[in-house]
Amino acid sequence: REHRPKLYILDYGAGNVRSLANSIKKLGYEFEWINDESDFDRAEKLIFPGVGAFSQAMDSLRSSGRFDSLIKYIQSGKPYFGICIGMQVLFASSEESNSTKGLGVIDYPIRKFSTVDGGKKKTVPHMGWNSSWKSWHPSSSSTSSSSTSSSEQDKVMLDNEDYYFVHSFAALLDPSNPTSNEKIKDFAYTLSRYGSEVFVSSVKKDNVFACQFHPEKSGPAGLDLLKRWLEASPESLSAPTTYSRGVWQPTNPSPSRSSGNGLTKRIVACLDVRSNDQGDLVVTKGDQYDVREKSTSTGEGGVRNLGKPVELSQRYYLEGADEIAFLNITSFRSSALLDQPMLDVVRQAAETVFVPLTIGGGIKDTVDPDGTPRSALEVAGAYFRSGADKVSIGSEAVLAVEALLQREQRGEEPLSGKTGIETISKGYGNQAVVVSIDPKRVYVDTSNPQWKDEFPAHHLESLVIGDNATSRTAPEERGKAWWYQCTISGGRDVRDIDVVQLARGVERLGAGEILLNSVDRDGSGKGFDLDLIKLVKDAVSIPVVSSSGAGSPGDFKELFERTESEAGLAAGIFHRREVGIDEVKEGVEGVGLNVRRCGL
Ligand code: 1PR
Repeated sequence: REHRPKLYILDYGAGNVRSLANSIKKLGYEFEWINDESDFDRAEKLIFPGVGAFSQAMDSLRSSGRFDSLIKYIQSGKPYFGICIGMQVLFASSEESNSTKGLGVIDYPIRKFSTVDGGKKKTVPHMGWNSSWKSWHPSSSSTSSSSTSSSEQDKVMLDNEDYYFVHSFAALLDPSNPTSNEKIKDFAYTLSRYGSEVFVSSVKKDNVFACQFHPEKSGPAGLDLLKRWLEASPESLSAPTTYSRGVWQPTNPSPSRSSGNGLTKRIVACLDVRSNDQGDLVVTKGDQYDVREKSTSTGEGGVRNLGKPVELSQRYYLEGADEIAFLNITSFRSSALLDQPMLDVVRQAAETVFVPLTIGGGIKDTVDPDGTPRSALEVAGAYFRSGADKVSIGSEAVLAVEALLQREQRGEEPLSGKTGIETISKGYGNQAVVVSIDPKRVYVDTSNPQWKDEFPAHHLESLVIGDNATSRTAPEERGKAWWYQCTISGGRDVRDIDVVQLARGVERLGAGEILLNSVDRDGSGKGFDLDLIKLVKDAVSIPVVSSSGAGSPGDFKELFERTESEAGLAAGIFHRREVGIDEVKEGVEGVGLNVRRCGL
């Protein structure tokens, strides 16, 4: 059998490295984890995947004594492949933590994306699928150059592929200071654009290759990239980069990608999972959160069963879903950590699904039946280790924001640092924390002439006047007014907090994304609640995944044309095979927006 170079992965314990491990296994390769310093000597190829915070990665490299070994490894000329934070650590510094120095292999700073672009708010983190282009265009002067130089360059990455990014900091080019860009030109392999900012999406020089995106989460395109690096011999990967570089190309040459902010609109498939009356975990789907069959004369109907969670997630991956969400809606959970079936679902799904996985339901401080307390951070950690990329927090987020507002009212420090949102985002990065909101419309009696005076002032920001509404307002809604009240426990209990207060509060606590449901529209097929989505989008700077009510591909077109939402999520229409993910994407593409075509 051919000699396979010994592959090692450096894990500093920060996040979900299981997906990378799964994708390497799927490609038929074996690897070892770096356990001690001598492993750096044994390694013939090294991958350093990373998520989370720059300072945490660097601190852990220093405290574990691996800083020097890693530098030595890179200097030895053996192939290095960095992913996300594994790319950023190569740089001199990061604005994320000014006091922390990077490895300094690349003498250039990592900076934060701007949250304002052309006078408009820009969502940070940069989360989703974006394309990249080669930073150097083969020079047109030498006729044969395009074949020689580009084939050399094309060994690792292909053009016009979409990859999955999630980060708030990047190696940004500085248009106001072109000379500073000279320092990065030697390393920049591909560039990508987020709004008006251009950043380095991968670097390649001699033995060093690293990408800002996550190949292990980038579907077939990402697996293909990993495969090419794994297949290549260490000698070819380490060969000095000698090709003639041609012309520096700081703007995207692809006309199809000149519109929008660079990101594709994401289409998310959602699986509400719970145990049925026989105790098996099934994918279910409710109408306005009621997941039981209509009751029969013999009593309450059973839990609707639309399939098996792992099988369905695989189907959606193959059909081109950009992301998959599992929500564990089982009403009575003793402890999520003991909820092994759900952890198994995540583990099994992550073996074959190579797009981001979000897991929600029961992410909170709990106590095991034997009295052992478990923090939300521990519960989340168990899901990340099983293969989840993000956890979604529902009820607990409402309670956390209520407490934050109360502390603020009392003039105390609003952030306790103790909530699940805070501890998980600190430990795993904001991008790993989604807050799932379940709001309900509350109608106001506008026939009462005093209604505006009587309306609670603290909910005014979530008030919608039907005549100004943006949804396909049903005629009966004209002349009406309503506000959006938050609920907990799967829509069963209402709280005195509205959707704008909640969205702003969770952003302050450190949530990286909002999953915005609507109890009224759930399962209705009436289309997304655009009024609700606009309110929340305007209130925050983090991405918003819009959910509930999709009935046709046209609903997604409308969502993306009329709101700034980054992603559209549906459940029922996909489960019942009424609409294909490809049909949805075709529709969105038809109105001139970018979508990921996954080519499976
Ligand atoms: O409160 O942290 O334990 O989280 C519970 C999670 O479970 C929350 O995210 C909450 O939204 C969800 N959940 C709880 N009960 C239900 C239920 O249906 N009885 N499902 C539930 C929420 C809404 C979406 C659904 C979309 C799209 N379901 O997940 O997939 O509405 O559906 P559609 O396209 O068919 O309209 P915690």
